[in-house]
Amino acid sequence: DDLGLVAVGFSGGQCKAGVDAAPMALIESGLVDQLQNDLAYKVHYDNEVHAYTSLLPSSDPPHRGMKNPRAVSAVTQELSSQVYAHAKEGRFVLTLGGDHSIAIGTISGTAKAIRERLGRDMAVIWVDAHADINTPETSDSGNIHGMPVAFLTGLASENAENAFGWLKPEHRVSVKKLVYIGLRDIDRGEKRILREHGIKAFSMHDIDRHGIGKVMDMALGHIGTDTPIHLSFDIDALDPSFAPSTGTAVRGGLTLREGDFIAECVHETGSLVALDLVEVNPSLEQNGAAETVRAGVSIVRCALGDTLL
Ligand code: DIR
Ligand code: MN
Ligand code: MN
Ligand code: MN
Repeated sequence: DDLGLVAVGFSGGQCKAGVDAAPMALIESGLVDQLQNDLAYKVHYDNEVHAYTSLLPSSDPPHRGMKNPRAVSAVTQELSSQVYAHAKEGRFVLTLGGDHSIAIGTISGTAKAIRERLGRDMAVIWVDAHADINTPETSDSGNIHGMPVAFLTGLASENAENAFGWLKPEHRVSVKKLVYIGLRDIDRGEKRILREHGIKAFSMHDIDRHGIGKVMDMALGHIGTDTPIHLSFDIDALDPSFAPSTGTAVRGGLTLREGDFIAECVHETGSLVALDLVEVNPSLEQNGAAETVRAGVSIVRCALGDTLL
């Protein structure tokens, strides 16, 4: 199978440096080699961790409370075309972030390509401690990594081309085809949005009550068979005891096996078209950086078809 790999060294969707170093750390730990030699993918990779420096504006004051709006908009617009180009060729698209704002680029790119290639609307499975569905107005932090789902679903929008006005209907996904897993730290405005739009969400409470097996049955049942799926995996979905090196760690998360199991189940559908792995920050909790990177590699391997036996 053909796989397009995009390495995104971008951290402007939040305020902590270091998340831009994750793609290199993941690749240096042998990820590409494993995809090619253990899992037999034909990997299309330009051998570059993109920092998009030429796209970054010299001045980028807040807009509607958003921090670095022009930078995040320009970077995600370019990333959207890169992901689209791979997906248009029928390749599975693996994007290594970077902070979660980059999902504005990845999901918009696959959604457009899948519409053109298959005439289908894509589903999104968002695995995260957070819902990342703040609008600029509900956000307390102004960090755009807390807003990607709002822009991708059209709950937030903007006409200005340099503040996500480039996002068009063909880039968007429906709130009905969105499923969350692992939530445990949701802002007040986000809770209202989830409730008002009836968005399917499995919190840590649901995982405690039903177990991860039943939760995956329900999550995939909501999406239905034969619907292309984009999996966006924030490493902070895992408990900090397994993945401490991330910008906004929240206790009470998924075990390493639960994270891998989610990825394995999504792979087993045969409908996975793209994966993002985001928010690994090797410069935070340096004692745990290596295990956080290993956890990320493991999630990717499982989503791409690695099996225990
Ligand atoms: C918070 C944190 N809800 C915000 N979001 C994070 O800034 O909007 N997302 N950390 O991953
Ligand atoms: Mn996130
Ligand atoms: Mn998160
Ligand atoms: Mn397989």
